[in-house]
Amino acid sequence: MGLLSLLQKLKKDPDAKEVRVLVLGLDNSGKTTVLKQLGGEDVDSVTPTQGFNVKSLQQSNCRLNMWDIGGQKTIRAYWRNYLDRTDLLIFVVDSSDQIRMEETSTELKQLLNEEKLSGVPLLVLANKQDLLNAISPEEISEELNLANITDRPWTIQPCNARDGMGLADGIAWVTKQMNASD
Ligand SMILES: Nc1nc2c(ncn2[C@@H]2O[C@H](COP(=O)(O)OP(=O)(O)OP(=O)(O)O)[C@@H](O)[C@H]2O)c(=O)[nH]1
Ligand SMILES: [Mg+2]
Repeated sequence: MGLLSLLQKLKKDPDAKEVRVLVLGLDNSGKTTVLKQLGGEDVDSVTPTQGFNVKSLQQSNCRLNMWDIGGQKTIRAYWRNYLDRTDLLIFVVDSSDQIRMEETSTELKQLLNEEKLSGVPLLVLANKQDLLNAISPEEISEELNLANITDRPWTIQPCNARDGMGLADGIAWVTKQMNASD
């Protein structure tokens, strides 16, 4: 989307509620592809994120300002610089990356222990469901011990960021949480 059309789109709803969404997850999980797909951009041209991307998504009465931070190990140390004033956390998982599920679980656990993210609703995107070796959302829930999360609303949504499957349902959950917190 060009700058002009973006500005026009924002102008349509000046009363939209501003929501800060943090999009985290291991490198290669598909965070940037999710943002591009939601923004209607070409998903074939993604490259690993060295810093961060921000995209605004107008969604009924909310403007979701989505912060996608690079997930490479060396960059993960900087995640905590972005935690302030977060309204919702999206944690993207590569469902086919079974070798790194334990690492994924550790990173999520650390995030959920962050004071600045206390009580912040969590959407886990079980991405890359199109791949043959992808494990199910139920298996991912188990690997990440999601059932133990009792201090915030959470859900897990299967998706395929390359064709968009499941993303609309994920975003609908996000806006529902934001309206519930009014
Ligand atoms: N098959 C498949 N590939 C996907 C999917 N989502 C993303 N990919 C691919 O996975 C690779 C990594 O995607 P990115 O969006 O760059 O991942 P990222 O999480 O932003 O990675 P970092 O920026 O390094 O943290 C790319 O080659 C994408 O095309 C999906 O749902 N299915
Ligand atoms: Mg990226």
